[in-house]
Amino acid sequence: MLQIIETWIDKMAERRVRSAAQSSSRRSAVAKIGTMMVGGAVLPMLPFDRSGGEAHAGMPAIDDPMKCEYWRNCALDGFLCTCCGGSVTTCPPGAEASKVTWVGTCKNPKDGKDYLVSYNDCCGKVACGRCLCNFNERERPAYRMGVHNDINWCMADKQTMYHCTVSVIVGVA
Ligand code: ABN
Repeated sequence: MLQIIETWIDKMAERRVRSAAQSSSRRSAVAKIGTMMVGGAVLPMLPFDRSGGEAHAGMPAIDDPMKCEYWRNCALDGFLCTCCGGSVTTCPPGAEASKVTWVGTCKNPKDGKDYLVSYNDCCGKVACGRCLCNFNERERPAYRMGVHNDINWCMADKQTMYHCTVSVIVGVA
C-alpha cells in the first residue's frame, strides 16, 4: 500500500516539475521570441488601407473636390483643376478659362436638386496629368460636338493647349 502511495506522489511531482520546466525553459523562451519576430516581420506586410490623405481623411468622395466622384464632376472628362493648383471654379495660375464649354447636369446630394454645371477647360499650359476623370453622363456621340465632352474646348481660344477643367454652377435645371 505504501509503495502505491509513493508511486502516486512521484508521478504527481514529476508532472508538476515537467510543466514548470516547460513554461520557463530556455526552449520556450526562444519559441516566444521567435513568434514575436515572425509577427513583427509579417504585420507590416498585411494589407492596411493607407489611401486616406491627411487633408481629406474621412471626407466622402462625393463632397471632396479633389476626387472624380465629387458631385459636380458627374459629366466631367479631363484633369481636375483642384489637383493642379486651381480650385473648383478657378484655373491654376498661368491658365485661362475657355470661352466655349460643355454643360452637364448633376444632382447635389445635399439638397436633391439638379444643377447645370459648366465644364470650362483651362488653357495655355501643358496637360496637368493629375486626377484624370472620365464621366459621360448625358454625353452624346462626337458627331454632335456641342453635346460631346471629349473635346478640347481650348481650341476656340488663342491659347489652344489644354491644362485642366473646372466645374462652375451656372443654374438650376
Ligand atoms: N474637355 C477636356 C478635354 C480636353 C482635351 C481632350 C479631351 C477632353
